[in-house]
Amino acid sequence: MKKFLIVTIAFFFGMGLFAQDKIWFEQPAYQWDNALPVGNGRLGAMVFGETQYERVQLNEESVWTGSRYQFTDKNGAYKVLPEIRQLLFDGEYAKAQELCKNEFMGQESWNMYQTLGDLYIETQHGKNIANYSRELDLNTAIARTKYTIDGITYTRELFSSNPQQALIMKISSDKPKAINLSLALKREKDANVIAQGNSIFMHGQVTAGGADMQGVNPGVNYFTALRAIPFGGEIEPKADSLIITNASEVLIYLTARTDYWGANPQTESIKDIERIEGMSYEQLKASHISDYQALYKRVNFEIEAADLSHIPTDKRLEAVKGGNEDHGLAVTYFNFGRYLLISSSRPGTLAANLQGIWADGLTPPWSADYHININIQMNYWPAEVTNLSECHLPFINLMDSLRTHGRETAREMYNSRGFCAHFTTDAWYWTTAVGEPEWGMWPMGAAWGSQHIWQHYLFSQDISYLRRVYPILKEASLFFVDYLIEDPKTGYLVTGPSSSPENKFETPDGKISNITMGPTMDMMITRELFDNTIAASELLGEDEAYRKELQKLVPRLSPIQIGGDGRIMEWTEEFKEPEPGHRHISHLYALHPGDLISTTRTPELAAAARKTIDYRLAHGGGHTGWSRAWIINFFARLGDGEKSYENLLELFKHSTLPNLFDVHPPFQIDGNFGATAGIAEMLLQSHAGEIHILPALPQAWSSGKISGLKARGNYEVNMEWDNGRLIEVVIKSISGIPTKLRYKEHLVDVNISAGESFTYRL
Ligand code: FUC
Repeated sequence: MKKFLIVTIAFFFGMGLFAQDKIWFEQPAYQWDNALPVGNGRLGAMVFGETQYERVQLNEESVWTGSRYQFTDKNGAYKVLPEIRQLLFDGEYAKAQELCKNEFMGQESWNMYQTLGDLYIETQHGKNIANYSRELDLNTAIARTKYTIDGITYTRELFSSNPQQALIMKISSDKPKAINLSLALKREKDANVIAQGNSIFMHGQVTAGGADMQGVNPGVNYFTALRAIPFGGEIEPKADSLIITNASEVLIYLTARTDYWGANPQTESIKDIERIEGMSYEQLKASHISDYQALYKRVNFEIEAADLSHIPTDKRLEAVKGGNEDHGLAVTYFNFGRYLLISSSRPGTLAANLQGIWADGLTPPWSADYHININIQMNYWPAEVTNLSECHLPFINLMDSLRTHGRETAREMYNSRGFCAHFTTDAWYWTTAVGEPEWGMWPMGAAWGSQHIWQHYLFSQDISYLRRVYPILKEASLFFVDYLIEDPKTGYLVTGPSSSPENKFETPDGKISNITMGPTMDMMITRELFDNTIAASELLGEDEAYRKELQKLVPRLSPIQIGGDGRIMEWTEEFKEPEPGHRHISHLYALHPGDLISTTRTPELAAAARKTIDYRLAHGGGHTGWSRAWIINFFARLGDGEKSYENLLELFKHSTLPNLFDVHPPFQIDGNFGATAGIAEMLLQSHAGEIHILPALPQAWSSGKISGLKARGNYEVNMEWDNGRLIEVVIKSISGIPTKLRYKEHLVDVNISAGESFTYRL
């Protein structure tokens, strides 16, 4: 029936290229993770769209428990390092793991990213609601709720303005003096609320939530200010609420600051409010839209699809889950991914965490922290290729900020220079190995993160940036100069004790273990970090002696190996795998996001990589949203558009909420970003020394166009294709670097100066 409906609608509305930039519903969100997110990189909200008791859940990115440098590594841990390594070389995995846990790893203690609180808007609009709609307009970054009751239509618009650093809301009606409501700010805990004049203030110092969280340290002081301006009608404070009667329109400004950056949150948030006053709503909205569109409009993606914009997003997703075709949904998902990055990561803000900036309650899943054994890196995969280079900078700052504590960790745990970080960190930049060895004993977080430092350069060609960040690359690599050790069996240099993120293996004596020397992913990351540091030092003409030292180490690094069954080996030995469909596919790092494996340069390894993915998938792999998103990228790198698309559909079917948020489960934003990058990767690749057009185009997208994607070497690429064949590609060179252009079997040289465009037509 549903299929019939969609086919019929497609027939009536025809096929064509349509903007796919609305997410909309015919009902409010009944749970938090179905609400609609807005954000300016720092200040966010989840809009439920209720009519009678509207909840706007609020976030400010620095609302964290804990404080700077409270985490300590185990003093002198490095003294047991040789013993652990020897045990591992001797195959005594269980003993080594125990020693790691008891005498090597640091003290466990968690901090939480928390909600800022909620804005409630109460009306008498409980029954007889007609013409209800709730939407997120990705083109303008505005959330809108609209409904009619007793012949009067009410509209609420909300956006998070970057220029004004405020949430701005307008409530209007199509008849004068019809708006009656009350406004309240609430927080489950740690909140002092007062209403005064036309304002409400809420402030406090955040502490841990939940009985089991008593040991967690208190965190930042925050201050939230709300000001309501009714046009016509009355406003009056009552206890901690504002009561508005008979207004024709109401404007609401909400600002919030914490003392995370050292400033006084009260002074700052009041200043933010005062800066807005005197501006009309139309001015505020126009400045928000132009700020947002300066980023969002750089890319335009359209594929030939049926115009299903009349069907609410949740119903479209349901239809896709039921096996129906909806090619436009992928475009909306892609647009939403870019929207989310712009909304959660702007220059000068903290990096987007596991939930971007959107988290409810006091104890969000995994503390909504910065897991750096894939998740936060994945958040930034779409940044460069989808032309949001400046949104990448908060992640690069995160890497930089890890250095202070990371040096201590390098020294105390590994007696090494440089810096390192383990599997996760938070707003206080801790780097210690904590928790179970299964996830905690992995010192590669900063090294993986350093890949982004180099990629930002490759895309932007900004040499002064490279000069600024070179010390981070150098320090990240310097750690490995001291830390690597020769494997007595093979003679190669290896990392360890370490894990293949969160995976386990069966030891020859039948025990389950996690820790080895030189897991494959570690070695891929190390090799890449050395290569990137060498390339950067060459470009900058700096540090020749150090470069030479690294160049000598590279050939000694333990290489990628193919196992007896033709798959890439995850560890240096072929262990039995207790969980063959494991969600991390770490040993394919070199296929994506790395580039040491490619179909053109290392076809044998590429074939082994494909076997590795097939094996994981055959055993239930890809079951978390982010894992599925990674697989889309792997297949794109292998040039298999149909498989990429199949996995995108799987992501829609099993790991996508009605508002298009990715689910682990629960909601985790990495899958949104990973799949957005995957879609871009299907259309354009530039990791193998050439710009590859439509490397993995699926049949479902056989006609379409995209403009504004970026390629390494600082190119902007526009292209159009029809019936699965490229029609035209225009490459604009911003930096004038020579390159090659590949489309299927065609390979042409591109030698144009900065500012010039090269057009290639078939
Ligand atoms: C990684 C993953 C988990 C989860 C967590 C936040 O450690 O292994 O699946 O995504 O991060």
